[in-house]
Amino acid sequence: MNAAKPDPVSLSAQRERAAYYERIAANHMTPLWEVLHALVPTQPKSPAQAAIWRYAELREQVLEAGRLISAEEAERRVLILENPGLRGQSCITQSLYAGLQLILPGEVAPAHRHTQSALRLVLDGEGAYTAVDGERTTMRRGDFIITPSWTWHDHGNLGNEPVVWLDGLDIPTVRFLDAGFAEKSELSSQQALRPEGDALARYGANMVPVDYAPKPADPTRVFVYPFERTRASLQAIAHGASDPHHGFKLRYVNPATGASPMPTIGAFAQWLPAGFETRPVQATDGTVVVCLEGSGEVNVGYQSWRFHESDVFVVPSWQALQLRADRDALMFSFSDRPVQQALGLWREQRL
Ligand code: 1HN
Repeated sequence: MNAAKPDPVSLSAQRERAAYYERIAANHMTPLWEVLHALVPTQPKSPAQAAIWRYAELREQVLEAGRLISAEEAERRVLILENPGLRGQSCITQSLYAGLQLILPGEVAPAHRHTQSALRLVLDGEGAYTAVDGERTTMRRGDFIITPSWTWHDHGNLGNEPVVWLDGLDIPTVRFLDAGFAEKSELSSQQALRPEGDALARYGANMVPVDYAPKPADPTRVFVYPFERTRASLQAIAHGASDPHHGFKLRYVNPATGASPMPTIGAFAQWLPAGFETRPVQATDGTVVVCLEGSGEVNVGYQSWRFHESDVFVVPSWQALQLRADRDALMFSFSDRPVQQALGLWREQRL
C-alpha cells in the first residue's frame, strides 16, 4: 500500500467518475477504491480519543443525579462516561461502555439479566451489595465484581451513605454483533440461594467442586475479586523484579481455567511504587484505567495528565501509554483484550 502516487486525475475524468458513483449508488453500490485506505489502515487509527474523568470534579454531579431521579425509576442510575471522539454512542472505547453508578441508602436497583457482560469497580462509600445469580456480595472500595452474560443481578444499599462504582460493560461489542437480549425479574431483589462468600469458597480458593468441569469460554463462578486479596498479591510481588513497561501487573483470571473472568472483557491490576516510571507501551486493546490508590502522571500519545484516586482515563487502541507514580499507585484496568486474543488480533508493542 506504499506504491508510487498515480497521476493526477483530470477534471473531466473526476466528473465522469462522480456521475458513475451516483448511478451505481442507485443500486446500493459504492467504489472500494475511494475508501480502501481508510478501511485497511497501516496501523490502528481509532476515532476514540484519550480522555480523563477526575472523580473529585465529578462527584458532586454524580450525587446530584440522586436528587433528580430514584434508582427505581432510572432502573440503573448511571452517568455514562462517553468518549469525546464517540459522542452519542454510549461508549468509552469502540467495544466498551463505562459509567458511574450511584445508589443511595435504602435504594434497590431491580433484578434483571442481559447478554451483555458487566464489571463493577467500587469507588466510593460503603454499605451496598450486589447479588449475582442468587448470591450477594458486600461491595467494598476496590472490589472487582462481575456479572457475566445472562446472570441475574440486582443491587441495594443497606448502609447510610451514597455508594458509587464504575460499571464496565461490553455493550458496543454486543450491539456490533446484534446479539442483545434482556429481561426483567418479577422480584425486584433476588432471593438469596446461597450465603455470602459461597462462590469464593467453592471456586476461588485454588480448588473447585470435585465434579465441576467448565468449558474453556465459561465465565468464572467467582464473581467477586476482593480488593484486599488483589492488594496483598501486588504488594507481595513488588518485592521481586519489576517489568520496565508494566511495573508489577497481574491479570484477573477465571481460577478454574486461567482464561479472563468473562470472555469479552479482560481486567488487570497494577502496582507502581513511588517514583516508578513505566516505559511507553502501545496495544491494540483500547483500555479504561482507574487509579485506586496513589497519584501520578500519565502520558497517552501526546497528551499528559496528572491523576489521583478514583480518576478514570481511557487509552485508545495503539496510543502509547506511559505512567509515572509519585506516590505508590495501584491501577485497575479493563479492555477487550480476550476478544482480540481469541481472534488472533491482539498486538502489543513495547517502546
Ligand atoms: C446494567 O445492567 C447495569 O446492572 C449498569 O448495574 C449499567 C448499562 C447498560 C445496560 C445495563 C447494572 C448498565 C446495565
